[in-house]
Amino acid sequence: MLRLHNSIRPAFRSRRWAHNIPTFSHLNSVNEEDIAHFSSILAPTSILSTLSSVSTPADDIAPYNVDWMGKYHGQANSVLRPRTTQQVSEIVKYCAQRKIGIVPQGGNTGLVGGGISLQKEIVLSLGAMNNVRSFDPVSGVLVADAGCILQSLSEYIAPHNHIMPLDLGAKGSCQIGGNISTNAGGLRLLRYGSLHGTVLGLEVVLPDGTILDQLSTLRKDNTGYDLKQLFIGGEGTLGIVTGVSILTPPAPQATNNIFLALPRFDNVLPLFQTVKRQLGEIMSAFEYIDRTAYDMGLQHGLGPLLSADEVGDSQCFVLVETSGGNQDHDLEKLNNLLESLLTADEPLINTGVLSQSPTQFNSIWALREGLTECVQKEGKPYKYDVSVPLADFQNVVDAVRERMISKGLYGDHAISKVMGYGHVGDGNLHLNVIAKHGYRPELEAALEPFIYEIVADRKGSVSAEHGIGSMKRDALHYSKSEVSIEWMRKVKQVFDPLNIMNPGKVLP
Ligand code: FAD
Ligand code: 2HG
Ligand code: ZN
Repeated sequence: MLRLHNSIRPAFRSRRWAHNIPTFSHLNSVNEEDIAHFSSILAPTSILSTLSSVSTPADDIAPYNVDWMGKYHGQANSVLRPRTTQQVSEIVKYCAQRKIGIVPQGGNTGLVGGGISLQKEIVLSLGAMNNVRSFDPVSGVLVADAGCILQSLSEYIAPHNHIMPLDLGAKGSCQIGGNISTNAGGLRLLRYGSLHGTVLGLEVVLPDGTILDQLSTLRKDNTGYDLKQLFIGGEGTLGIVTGVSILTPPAPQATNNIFLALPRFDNVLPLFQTVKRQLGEIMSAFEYIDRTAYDMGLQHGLGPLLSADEVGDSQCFVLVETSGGNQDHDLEKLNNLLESLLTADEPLINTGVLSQSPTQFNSIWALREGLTECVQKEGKPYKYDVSVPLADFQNVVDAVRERMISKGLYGDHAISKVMGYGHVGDGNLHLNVIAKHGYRPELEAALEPFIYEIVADRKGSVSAEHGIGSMKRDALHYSKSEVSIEWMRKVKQVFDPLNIMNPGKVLP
């Protein structure tokens, strides 16, 4: 039975909610002398600046000053694109002396405004550091520059029958250094775990320019504190990741997927239990899409995977992927699963489709992976990437929609859609609230801290996988205690006493 939405109104009330705008009076702007110094470190083509000695056209700098959603707009007048770790180190050393703020930037696909300058910081783009340093097909250990694009790394190791332990819709643009700095989750986390487990070592340029070389390729190394963990999800606030050593798993011999239409959200949890029980070790993904998101996907040309008749009034959808060692065995398990689901006395699904070819396999995934781009075509999204108990997924979405209705903000004049999709298997809901005509303060005020309070009530996380960036700095306390935040501040102080490394991000 769907619980009443009233039950999800937040009891948690915070008096501390405010969007504080950080001030950077301790930092200096980049000037012509600085550019002259950077010219002694970098080739002229590696420096972009609107200052007169370089005079880069504004259009060439613009992409570094706006995030993927078009929500965060930066002020940087200069962008540096080093090619080596040594160059990064020299740049950072100089910035520390001159007190110039630095924003590390990877593929700029982040969804919380972490890679965009807030005031006058310089952008240090890692894109030109894009070489694979080594790959060992026996151990599966890949060592690469931080600026390597995730998809290029997948393509590099594919002929050796290995895959990257993470995969996400932004794979064609995001960089492995950005993935590590956000501790990106994505579509394979259920199977291969988080980057805290698969990253074996890092090379990091610290905020004083020192190169911390921990590029270990060892699977086991218990020699004291594991410093690299601080940079995984550090969002560029503690140092610049320049090199990565990561354990890549062997490519599965057989992969299959099914797409299921469910009568009601209440069916998702029992379905998850049934699928886990029946598929066991071969289940590698369990993803969720609500009806609003599915219909939106269809409108933008994704699918259709099922006919309108088959879908009927299904309220939501689930994508299950298997990755195993034997195609016949895995298909038999999947067919048995589908049959038992369809013939159950009280079926948990209305219908389902099992991919029959690599093309169908890809189009099932395309529907799930393409949602973020479709959302972008619908308007401007407010994105809430939260961890909440699975049972609350749809209640949270419904509660937010009802709130917008009650405030007269629901409809084509304001919020045109509220939808949920995400990684059910990881307890991670992507709540997307679409502002049809763009971001407006009154819309944000209706959504925040309302949503964060709901999440805190459920002892969830205000950021499951995208990070804190500048979007959720002031919401950090909804998921972290005062003591935790105080110790995070102490860690920041130890690494970056001058507060030059991605200032104004993560910590309130
Ligand atoms: P950027 O956006 O450039 O930077 C992100 C943060 O990391 C910033 O704070 C930046 O300062 C810092 N940073 C970047 N590189 C470095 C470095 N070398 N050293 C230190 N700091 C650095 N995220 C998920 O977790 N799961 C998903 O499934 C997922 N799917 C997505 C799908 C789409 C279509 C899009 C647009 C985004 C998606 N994301 C997802 C969010 C985003 O792709 C990830 O956060 C990704 O890891 C960011 O990588 P990037 O190279 O683009 O980093
Ligand atoms: C995903 O899982 C990404 O598709 C993006 O994390 C989530 O669009 C979003 O909100
Ligand atoms: Zn996600």
